[in-house]
Amino acid sequence: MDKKLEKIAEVLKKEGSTVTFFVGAGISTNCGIPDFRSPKTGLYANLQRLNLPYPEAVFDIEYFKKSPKAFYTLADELFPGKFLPSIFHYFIKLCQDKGKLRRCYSQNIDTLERIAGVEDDKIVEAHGSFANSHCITCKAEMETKVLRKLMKTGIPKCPVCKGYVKPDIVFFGEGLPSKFFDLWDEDCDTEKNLAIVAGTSLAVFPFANLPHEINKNCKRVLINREKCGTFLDSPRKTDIILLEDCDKIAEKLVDLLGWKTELDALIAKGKKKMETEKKLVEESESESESEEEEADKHKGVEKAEKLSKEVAAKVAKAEEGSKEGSTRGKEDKDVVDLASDLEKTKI
Ligand code: CNA
Repeated sequence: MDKKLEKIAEVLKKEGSTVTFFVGAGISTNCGIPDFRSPKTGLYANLQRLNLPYPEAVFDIEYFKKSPKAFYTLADELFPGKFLPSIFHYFIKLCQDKGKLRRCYSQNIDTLERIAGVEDDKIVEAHGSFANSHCITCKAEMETKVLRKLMKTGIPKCPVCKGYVKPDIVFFGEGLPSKFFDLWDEDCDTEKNLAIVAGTSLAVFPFANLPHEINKNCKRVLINREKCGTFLDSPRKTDIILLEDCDKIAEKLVDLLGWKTELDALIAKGKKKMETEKKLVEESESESESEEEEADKHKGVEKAEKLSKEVAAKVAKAEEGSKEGSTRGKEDKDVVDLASDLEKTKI
């Protein structure tokens, strides 16, 4: 194990060398987000409660068009903002800071690479993310914070055409973003490159093909709990396989590279930023709640004023009637009803 890690550190230290990452749900499991396929803890093992015809239906565009509720139940649990990046995410960010990051191809939709500080031009979110949302019918864009707010009261619908709105996550049956294909044309032939594949079962195509297609002079590394994909089917003599927790490996590599102080600073900064953001969200939510309460109060006051005017008018009319000596049973009852309505609107 130590020899393998030293070899990786050696390549990373070399002048002009770069690293391309190919990552999946396994790099976010330590953040508290379950992956798809891990037995017992994976999402697919825990989807019975959503009554799906088959587990993948939760990310199937045809199923979503008929029944978006299952996706939104899951989306509520996975929505960005609740989770902090893992040590592995920060390791990618440190590679960027050291001028070593060629690209990070990610299958994840949790945006944790961005939250860790990896820049947009260095990330390829092959399966999209929660960063933007669109109506699936008229394609109108919806801001993430609006989507999040609508999710609290039901299935988000387009204000323009009332179609369902979906985050720009690539579902089964949808095409991958053009950025994926454009950048892969540039990246696949990079020499002097390290390819680190981490936290993925390499089961979803075309993503799973990337580590297979990468330049033959590139050293491939698999950091995963199990051997998978091209590392099983088409192994290369120079492959390095580390079947371990990806954060543990990242921590050891960071030590070997002498980046520990920077890693600790990134983790501390990330925690602080999240706490501040949480506070701001809570404050703005409680502000908008009190604005809604205030608006309800105003409505109540207007209703009470209208009713009291109606009561006064009826009372005046009834008094006039009794002066005339006639019985106005219905009108008297109206006065009682209005008075009781007025009582109910007290705020
Ligand atoms: P997967 O098929 O669930 O595979 C995950 C792999 O990671 C498995 O081989 C695990 O053994 C391994 N693993 C889990 N935890 C660790 C760990 N701590 N250290 C090392 N290895 C670990 O997930 P894939 O990413 O391969 O599948 C592609 C799907 C998953 C994409 O379409 C994603 O959209 C989707 N997904 C994303 C997220 C997310 O954004 N965090 C969560 C769940 C699913």
